[in-house]
Amino acid sequence: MNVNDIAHSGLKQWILDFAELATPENIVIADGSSAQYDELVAQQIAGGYCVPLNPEKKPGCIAYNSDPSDVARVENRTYIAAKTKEAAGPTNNWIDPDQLKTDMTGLYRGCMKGRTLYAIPFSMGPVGSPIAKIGVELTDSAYVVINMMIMTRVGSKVLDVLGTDGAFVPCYHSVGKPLAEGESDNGVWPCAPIEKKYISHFPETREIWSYGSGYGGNALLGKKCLALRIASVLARDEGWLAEHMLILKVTNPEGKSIFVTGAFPSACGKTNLAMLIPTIPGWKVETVGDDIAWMKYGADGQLYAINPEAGFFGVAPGTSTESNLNAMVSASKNSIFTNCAITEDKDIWWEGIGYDAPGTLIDWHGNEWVQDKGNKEQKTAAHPNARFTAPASQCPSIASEWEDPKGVPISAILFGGRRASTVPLVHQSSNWNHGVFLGSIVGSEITAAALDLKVGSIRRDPFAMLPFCGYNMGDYFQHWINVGKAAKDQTKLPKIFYVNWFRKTAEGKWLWPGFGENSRVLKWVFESCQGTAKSVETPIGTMPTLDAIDRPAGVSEDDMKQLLYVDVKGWLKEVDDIRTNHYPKFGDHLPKELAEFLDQMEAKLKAAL
Ligand code: OXD
Ligand code: MN
Repeated sequence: MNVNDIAHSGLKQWILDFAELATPENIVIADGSSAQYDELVAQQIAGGYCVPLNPEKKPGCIAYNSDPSDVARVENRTYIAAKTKEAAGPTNNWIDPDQLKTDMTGLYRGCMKGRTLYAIPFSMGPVGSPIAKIGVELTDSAYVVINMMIMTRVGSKVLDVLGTDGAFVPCYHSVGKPLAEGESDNGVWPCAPIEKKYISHFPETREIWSYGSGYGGNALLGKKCLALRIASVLARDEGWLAEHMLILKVTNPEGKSIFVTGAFPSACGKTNLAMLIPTIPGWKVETVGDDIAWMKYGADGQLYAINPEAGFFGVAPGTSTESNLNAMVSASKNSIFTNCAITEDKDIWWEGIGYDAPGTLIDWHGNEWVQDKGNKEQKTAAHPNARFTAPASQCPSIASEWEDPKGVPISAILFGGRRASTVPLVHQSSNWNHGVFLGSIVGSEITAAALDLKVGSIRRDPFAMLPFCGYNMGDYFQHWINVGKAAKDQTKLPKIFYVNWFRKTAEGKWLWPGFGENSRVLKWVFESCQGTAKSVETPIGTMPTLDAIDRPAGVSEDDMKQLLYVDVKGWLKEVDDIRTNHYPKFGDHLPKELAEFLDQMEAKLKAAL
């Protein structure tokens, strides 16, 4: 398909205008066909940009190594260029949009010299679904095209929905490395130095301009940029929720099902929870999505969620048949691996894959690597943020409803993070606004998914949206409160829970085994939604009684007491931290409901001392 075949004259002109600025050698339209996917993969292999994996062990799979500087999202180079700094809020980087556009237009001038401009029409959400949104990404990265073909719905079918004048979110992307006459990347991952990387969002005009990085979250613009940052703005204006949440289906032994969404900061095991295999007999968990949920009220007054994505961009290290069999099967064929290690027989390997590295590997830097288990200082073979890109349709636990254009009805919302102390295994909010409070105080230990933060320290990550909210986070809290108020029937609102799989003893021992055993907590959540759970009221909310959750092997009665203990002193410290360090950031954008709730909770905790 040629650019002149595009029936949408606005889209065609927009592509041609950008081509005039970026001066690519040629223009290719991503039609979404498997023939085009195969052709691009063959070109990438021939150019030495990726290697094909063993067709017996990993059929249809390829592996890339990125530039060592281009391995994660760059939060300090990510901008919400709203008209005012206040509209972007205290948690986002801001540059005046006119200034930013001037600077970036300078960078885009000639940026695709010697390269191909790919135009990727994509749909977030099932093509044609009333909840779906269409974007078009212009990129000079073939890696981006093939990843987008897995992660989103791409091509001619999207152009058909756009018709001659449909609306789309325009997205520019360039790796930021123009080629001189006759020059080639020679198989090396192209990107720009950090000070030239920009991941920019223009919320008022709903545009995304990305430059200088080829890494997933910075370059696959349908995911974090459109489906979260821009969609959060659309959701605010249109009365729905665009959230950094997994969606799962839980079915009890009697065959009754509920759907649950869950927000956890990056690398807290969201993908593992979405694909969990229950350890409790008769219970079933199925997957609708592992990263993003868009929730809207249906005509029946219930909140319905869709997964706008079509694939998983999962963190590889730590994923094994033990920790997440469904993810391993999802990524066993037709998948793309980034920054993993390669074995001699061309299979992938990473730390935590469940078996020792066989023989001499090629590590993510492209060097030979032999595992030395005695050497704690040994550099890892895979980057800690190495990824697999796998089609969701290949997931053995995918729910039959996962592409239902009307979405799935949500009964419960979970929040959680990595907290070694204070926060119990699970507690339930007493109402919607209390749930908004719980979302607003989510905190977690820092992991490797974000390049520019200190690993190991704790940061508040409200709703797990800190890096993804496209406007003032105080206003976003208010939006959540407003969505609750807008419910036609308050009893149909999802119940809200806070879970913490990461509690440790004072000696640093894990108190809860996690993974499949988390199904025991999902069972209590399920029963709470049915009104049959055994529970007690506490100053922090509703909690399971000590015997409400069956203990897994290795968890003693004493461990369970610690897991379900209300640490009044710890929570009072938490209240203090929220009041002095967290909430003041939002100034008068902080909803009064949240400040009031904090006072009430403090009074309850003090009374319990
Ligand atoms: C992700 C993230 O990649 O949240 O999903 O960082
Ligand atoms: Mn995520």
